[in-house]
Amino acid sequence: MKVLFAVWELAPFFQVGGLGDVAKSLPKSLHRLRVDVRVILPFYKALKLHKLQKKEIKKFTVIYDGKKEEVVIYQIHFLDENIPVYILKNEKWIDIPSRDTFAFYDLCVYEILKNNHLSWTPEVVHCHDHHAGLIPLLIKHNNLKFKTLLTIHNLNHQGKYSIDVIKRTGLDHSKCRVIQWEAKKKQINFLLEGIIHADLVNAVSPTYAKEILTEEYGCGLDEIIRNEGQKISGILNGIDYDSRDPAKDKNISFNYGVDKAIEGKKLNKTFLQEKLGFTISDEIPLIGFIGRFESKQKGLDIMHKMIRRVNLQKFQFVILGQGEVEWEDQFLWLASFYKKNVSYISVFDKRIASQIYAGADFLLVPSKFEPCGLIQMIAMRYGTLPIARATGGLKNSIDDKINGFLFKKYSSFELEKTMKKAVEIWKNDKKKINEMILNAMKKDFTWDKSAREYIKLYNKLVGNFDNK
Ligand code: NHF
Repeated sequence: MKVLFAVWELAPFFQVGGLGDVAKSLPKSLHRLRVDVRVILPFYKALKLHKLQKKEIKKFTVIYDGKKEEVVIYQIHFLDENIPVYILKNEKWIDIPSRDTFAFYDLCVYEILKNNHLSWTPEVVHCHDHHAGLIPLLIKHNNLKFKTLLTIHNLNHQGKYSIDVIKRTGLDHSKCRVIQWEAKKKQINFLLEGIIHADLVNAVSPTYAKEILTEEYGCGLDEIIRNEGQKISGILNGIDYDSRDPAKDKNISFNYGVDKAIEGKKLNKTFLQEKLGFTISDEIPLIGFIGRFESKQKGLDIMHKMIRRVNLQKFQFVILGQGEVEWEDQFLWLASFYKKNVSYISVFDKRIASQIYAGADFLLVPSKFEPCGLIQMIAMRYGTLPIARATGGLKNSIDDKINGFLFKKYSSFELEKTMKKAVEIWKNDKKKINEMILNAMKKDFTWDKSAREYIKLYNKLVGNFDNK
């Protein structure tokens, strides 16, 4: 089975969110399951190759905006696996991302497939999010034989651009199913085109795959997605067990596995309390939050309200995240008033993130919606119990009162009630909490499980592949 992954983030080279982690880990697992998977992404200036050698394998030209553009394909390899990664270089349209970058990138991928520039022909082109949304359209309308799978990582980011962008690709835009209201706005929606033209579509969790069919979660596309319903499914992401391992993580002060979890977490908690300038005590629950500051999604408003309302003497909160400036200011302000009980760290730092995963008692994930969410799985691997809203992948990965805590209604009161309940159990029933910690750590979030599900989808597209 040959699969080309078209994606715009790839950890550790270039990453904005969870997509970069998925693009790094899923190919590795597929590769281990004998899929010949290769990754193709734009070579932005921001892409950091560090010491990795790149090899030029081809130069070709595409016509964009009526002009010939030269594109260079370089090849690199993942450090630890022999997976080819192709990066596409063009100074004008790719170096610095603009509203044309994804159209240009998608056109390049299409040209590469059409002309076999890689001297390797995939059977499935696996497109991720709106950035690769035009690829299925280009393939279908030009009658290429490749099958396409589109993975929706976040429906809220749709990639809406002026219709001129489409014209610049040379594609006759009457061929795009630009929906009436879109045509009026003379706009193209990349994700929508991907959903309509891909042979199969999946969301990054089974619950999210159902949620996006509803008005509440459909981000304006629910009606169209319902029409395409028969080709939509959900596969829960995994996490990278090699790099997310409390027994090996170099960023934490005390390593521990399941056998030393309770003791190890205690030591890491003391370390974190000291580092944050909090009172060192095991009587006060230490509660973390790690995430992008994106108010539409991450539940910052209900978390902020809840923290302002509770008696802060009884809790310690550590919040790590950056993004929307107003929310950064709000939490900065809160932390500056309650230094002993609230700490806000606005610069994302992997080391501190690990120290929170290892040292906190609980992790808040109050998202309004969460396609999959990786932080709750990482936290669980480190024995930190998530307190999360029952939505998307949070609902699929957390079992209420078994390995975490879930609440349904999006409200600061529900969050507060659930958090207080969790803390009450934590204070009065250590046996139960310790059991939950072990349950969380033992839960299987390996990528192999998800990779097998992806192989089933590829099989649906191109027939049976034996990966045994
Ligand atoms: O886990 C990777 C990530 C998801 O919920 C996350 C999100 C973006 O919003 O699939 O993509």
